[in-house]
Amino acid sequence: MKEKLEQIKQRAMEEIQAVDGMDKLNEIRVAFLGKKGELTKVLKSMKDVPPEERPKVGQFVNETRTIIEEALEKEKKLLAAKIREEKMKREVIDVTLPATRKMMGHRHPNQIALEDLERVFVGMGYEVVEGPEVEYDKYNFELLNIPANHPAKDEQDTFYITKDILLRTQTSPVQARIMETGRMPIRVIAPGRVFRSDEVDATHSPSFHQVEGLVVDKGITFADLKGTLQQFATEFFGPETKVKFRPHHFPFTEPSAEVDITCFKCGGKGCRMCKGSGWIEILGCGMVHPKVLRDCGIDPEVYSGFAFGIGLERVALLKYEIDDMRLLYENDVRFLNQF
Ligand code: 2U9
Repeated sequence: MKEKLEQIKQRAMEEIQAVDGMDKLNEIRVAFLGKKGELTKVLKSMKDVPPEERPKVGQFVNETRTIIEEALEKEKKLLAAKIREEKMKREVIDVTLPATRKMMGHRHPNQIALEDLERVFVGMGYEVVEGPEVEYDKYNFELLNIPANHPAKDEQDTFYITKDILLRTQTSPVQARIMETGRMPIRVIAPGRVFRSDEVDATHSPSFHQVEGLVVDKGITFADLKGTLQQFATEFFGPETKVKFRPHHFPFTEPSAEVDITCFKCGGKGCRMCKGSGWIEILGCGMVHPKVLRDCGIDPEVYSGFAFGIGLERVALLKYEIDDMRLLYENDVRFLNQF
């Protein structure tokens, strides 16, 4: 029995010496010390040993086990150190190498234009409000004096979810909803996505953005509208910018006007930007139609107001001298990186 144990110890030591990895070391542990291992087999055959010799043999088995365990432990530590050393060599970092450049995102030109616009109006005391893109016909058309069969409904043809629910064609329904609450005075801008059944070209898209403004209070006049938009033009396009109001028609405002600004590129002399005229059309505006006020629950005998609408993409295209609206939607980083 003693020789057998000696042999087992010898073999275990040889195998431990020759290991090349943790898996192998574990295999050796199982083969010699495991439930079905060599030493356990010896213990099981103790019944064949004469009783008086059993304590001695038992002691020898235990000693052999301790020796093998210690050898396994020692080898495990050596192996771990070796593995760690190899890993350190493999993963050496050259701190002098140039860092990998991370792509940094930034605001879209539309967003830059929007934030610039918002800054101007917030500076004048306006609140920024938002509303649903899917709207009722009532808020998008009816309350804005565009009843069924009105020709403006053709110009603003949109995508219908049902007969009465549609994708909004303007952000005006946001203001109609605010008027309905009856909280006065109102001084808001409503930016957001709007939809129209338009073909895509350099100046049209079925989905674009507007920033509309609405002021309602006692004693609001066209002079307030003119002053406000002159202030906006000065702050947004530069201190020399002049504004010109041309009579126009919108169903929701009366009187209505389209507003031109002096060309910020040539200062009004005439250039490619303003197509030689010296003026650039920038927005539409007017005094809120008394019928719109009344339908939204506001007494037009007591209150009056003005409204304006700005096409965000139009402003972004002008400001950054982009000649095709489609570039704003294609998300080509070679284009976007320029802003
Ligand atoms: C309410 C009452 C009146 C909003 C207005 C315009 C004039 C206008 C266009 C600009 C370019 C639309 O994006 S565009 O095609 N808008 O010219 N919008 S007045 O008038 C309102 C709004 C809300 C309750």
